[in-house]
Formats: sequence, structure tokens, C-alpha cells
Amino acid sequence: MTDTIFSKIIRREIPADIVYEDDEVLAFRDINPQAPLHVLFIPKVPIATLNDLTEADTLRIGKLVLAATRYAKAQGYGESGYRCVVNCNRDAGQTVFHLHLHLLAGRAMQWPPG
Ligand code: DGP
Repeated sequence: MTDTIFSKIIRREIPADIVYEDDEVLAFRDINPQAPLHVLFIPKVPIATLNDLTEADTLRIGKLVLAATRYAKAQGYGESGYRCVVNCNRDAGQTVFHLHLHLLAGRAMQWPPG
């Protein structure tokens, strides 16, 4: 996988507003927020898209989702709700090819998404 801007954020080569970190996950505010809370949760291991996941990633992805849901609840959005989105490839609008989970909260959202 080629290096992405998110690998540079993991290596602290470019700045980001990091809100959470553990051994396997990094989370930082989206540069172009689409909701009052918009945080990206990424695995520290570079995985390009959802298509590239294997059995070996099962625990890693579980930890990624848990980190996001715990953060959402800690920020007070457990009851009101929040949205987790993972875009995969062109038709979903993926622009950065390092798997990331968008956590969006703080406003009522539409369904279906655009
Ligand atoms: P996606 O469309 O799912 O690939 O989302 C990529 C997101 O990444 C998009 O919402 C904007 C965000 N983003 C892109 N470059 C940067 C950056 O350098 N810093 C931060 N914090 N976010 C970025």
C-alpha cells in the first residue's frame, strides 16, 4: 500500500487534532467536518479499503469500532445518537486510501445518505 496523508499523521509528520490514541488506533478531527463532532478513527496498520480486510484483522476492526463508540458515548452522544461511516472506493466517495471510520454526531442526520 502506498503512503497516505494518514500515515503521515500517525508518524506526526503533519499536524492533526488527535483526540484518542491506543496501541492500534488513532483518532483525530476531520479537516472538513460535516457535523459538530466529526472524528476519524484509523488503524495504525495501513489497510487501504474495506476490501483489503482479512480474518487477521477481525480483532483490529473490533477495537476500532469500540474505540469510536466509547468515544461517542464519552462525549455524551450515546443517547441522542451518532453515525459511523466507512466509505469504500469511488462510488462511496473514498478519497484517502487508509481505512478510516467517520464518527459523526451533534446534529440530526438524513437517511438515505446522498
Ligand atoms: P473519505 O471521503 O471517506 O476518504 O474521507 C476522507 C476524510 O479525510 C475527509 O472527510 C477529509 C479528511 N482529511 C483529508 N485529509 C486530511 C488531513 O490532512 N487531516 C485531517 N484531519 N483530515 C483529513
